[in-house]
Amino acid sequence: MAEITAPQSPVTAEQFADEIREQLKYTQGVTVEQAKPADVYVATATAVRRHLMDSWMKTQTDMVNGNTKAVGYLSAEFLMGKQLENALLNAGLTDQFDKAVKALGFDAQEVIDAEYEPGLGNGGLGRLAACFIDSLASLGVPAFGYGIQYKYGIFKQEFDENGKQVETPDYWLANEEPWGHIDYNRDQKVSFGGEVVEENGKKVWKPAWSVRAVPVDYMVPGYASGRVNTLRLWTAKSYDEFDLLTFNKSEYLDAVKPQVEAENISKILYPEDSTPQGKALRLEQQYFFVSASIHDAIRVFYPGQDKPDLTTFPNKINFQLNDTHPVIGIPELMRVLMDEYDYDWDTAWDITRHTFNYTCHTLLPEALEVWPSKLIGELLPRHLEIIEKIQDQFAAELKAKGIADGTAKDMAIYTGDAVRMAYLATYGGSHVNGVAELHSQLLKDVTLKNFSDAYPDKFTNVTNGVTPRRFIKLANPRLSDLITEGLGTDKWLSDLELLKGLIPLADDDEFVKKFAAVKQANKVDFSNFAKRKYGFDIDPNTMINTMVKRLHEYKRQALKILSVIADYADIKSGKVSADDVMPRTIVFGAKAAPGYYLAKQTIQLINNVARVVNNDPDVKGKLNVYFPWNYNIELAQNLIPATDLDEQISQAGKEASGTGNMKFALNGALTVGTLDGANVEIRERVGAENFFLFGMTEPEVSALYAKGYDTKGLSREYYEKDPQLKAAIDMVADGTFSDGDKDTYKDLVNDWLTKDYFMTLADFRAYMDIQAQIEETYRDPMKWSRMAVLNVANSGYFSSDRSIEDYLERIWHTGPLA
Ligand code: H2P
Repeated sequence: MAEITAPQSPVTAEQFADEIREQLKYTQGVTVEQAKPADVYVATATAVRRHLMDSWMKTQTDMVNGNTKAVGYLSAEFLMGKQLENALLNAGLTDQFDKAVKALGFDAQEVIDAEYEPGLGNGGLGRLAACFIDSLASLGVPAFGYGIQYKYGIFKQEFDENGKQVETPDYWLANEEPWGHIDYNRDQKVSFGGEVVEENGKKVWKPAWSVRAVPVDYMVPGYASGRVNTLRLWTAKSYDEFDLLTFNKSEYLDAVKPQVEAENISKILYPEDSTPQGKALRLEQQYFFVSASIHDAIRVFYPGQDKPDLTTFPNKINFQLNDTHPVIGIPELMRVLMDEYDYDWDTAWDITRHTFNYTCHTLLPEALEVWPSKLIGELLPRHLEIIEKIQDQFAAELKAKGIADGTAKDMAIYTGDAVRMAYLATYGGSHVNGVAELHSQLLKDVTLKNFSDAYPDKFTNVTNGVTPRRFIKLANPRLSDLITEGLGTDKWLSDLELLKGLIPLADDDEFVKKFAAVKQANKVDFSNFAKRKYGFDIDPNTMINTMVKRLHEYKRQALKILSVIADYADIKSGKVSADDVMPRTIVFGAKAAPGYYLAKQTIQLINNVARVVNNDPDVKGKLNVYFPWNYNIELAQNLIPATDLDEQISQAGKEASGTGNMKFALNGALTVGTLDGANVEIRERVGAENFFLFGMTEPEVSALYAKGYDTKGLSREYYEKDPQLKAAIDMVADGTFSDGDKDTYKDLVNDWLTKDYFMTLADFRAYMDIQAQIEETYRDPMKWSRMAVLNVANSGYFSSDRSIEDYLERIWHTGPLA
């Protein structure tokens, strides 16, 4: 029998059923007989929150009264996924729940399915934040996640009859949401606009308007730690409900205008399109949540003190700036310290510098936010003054370091016209980290090179990770059980490196067969799920080959779809006999930012390739393409455990890390990938022989740019030289996937043949070659499964618990509550 250390709750299933019944009656006012699964879901959620309440309150008290520095994770996105199962797991109530709902006459899955998934993030960045707060709580480290409770999360994606993406609003709060607790008594005032005047030799900001930031608290229960932290998401409310005078004149719409405008601030999550938005509302959002959070932390850590000693602030909490979105927090803390608490500049700077650290998540220069000074000046005039002064101090510091004037100019935080938020964060915080080794190295060598030369000690790396609770235990219960059986303990759930104990089992045929059976059963489950949710007929006896992630040219969904088209073309032309093709099901999941034209064309192309291929009797059962719409965490949790082959094929030097790659490896998928982001480290750990590597390396990519690949139209040479590539592109151009219309994809095709910035064509041949090797390997099921076992066994490093331990050691210098 395996040793089980998972948290156990003191209540029995019968008692838990009573608690649910009580919530149904006293909170929702329905009898068990009247209740729908959605009622039972809300009742269960409320009951679980009650179970967590004591631990939550104790964690908060211990945090404020103790000497352990807390972490404030400032993030514009937290992509949490559904909460119920995770909360049950961490409260030790999973078994009780299953039995209790059954006793009440409900199906556990239906109750779980009744939860509406909140989509408060675009992709990896927001999901990483969710994994990190899970790990902080599981390690017992006191922490706040601070963000925005957007009324509308990431848009809901649908496809129209032409296969085009259609975005519809995701009004998730229209559904009952039992997890967030709105706390009107702990609100904060956030102000904007106006002017700065001098009064008695002091700068005084006279803002023009203010909004009320109201916290909505979500419990973040740790796994087996007894600790429950807080995710505090701010929602914007108006101070003036409406203007009675206007109202009485019957101008109703005008009367509610201030309210509508104030509430707009937390209305919608901006879609990531990696181009500067230049939108005032986005800056308002950023300032809104950061200002509220800073004031909140002062309130929490210095309770009831009018004149707190804020020189101790960096010992109470460190703020992690998750990308550039919260960087306005640096001048804000300076302002608060000087204008609200009377500290002088130097003291304020010392506190600020020791409070903030910055994580960069990109290598695309256009994804580093740059705000026009004019906009900052209009919205936050006092902050612009402070930023100018920071720039002066910075310039003087660079001069003292002997940095050449030209270099110092390149490094300017404030250029006169604009404010570069990444530079402000790098200068204003203690540490800067990238999210995988290669990424951190490229930040030092390229993106932030001057800064790394001037401040080498600031730079460090923390490779990303994912939580094994959600992404193995909850997503893949069969594999979890097998791992526990293989290791003789379930301790791996809080110490993922224990997976190494599975290495010898890769040579144990019995174990490998059980492992293969788990994968097969997961594929059957996924096929049923896809039928139920999307009406797809996925054959679980084919290889499941998955590519799921935000749609972006650098991630190269285009490379994957071109390879599918090339395979299709080969069969159609008779070059390859359908009988020789290894049956494969390719599954895509991706949303494109609404304004990102080429990304949206790619989506349309994938959908139409799916339509044509899936309906062509010549390839039936051999090549199948599915594109379930609205990719989200729920779909990820169902698809990842069923995947045989995962695609991580970004252009080398563009993907900062990736975290999907980790989830797949941990669930026993093999990866086909480039030497990019965390792929490099995954390959190192799982072994080069257990990873399908292809494509150019980052230096090769740089060399090809230097030759003028994108400027001189060199991609065309690859097209001319490679008949398979040519056939595939010609098929896109000739209307095969657009009912004969040759214009549908002309911009996409034109881009491939004249620019192809992300070098899809240049990597095509290598990609086709590795696919041939993949097929050969897959034809030997024992070999494939053995490789997959070794992927799981060697991926324990990619737990977000390990990432957090690295942050604790390298950046935050704190640890668990005593
Ligand atoms: C981003 C990066 C990923 C990285 C993730 C978390 C912005 O996510 O591009 O490489 O793993 O942050 O650090 P995404 O592309 O999924 O939106």
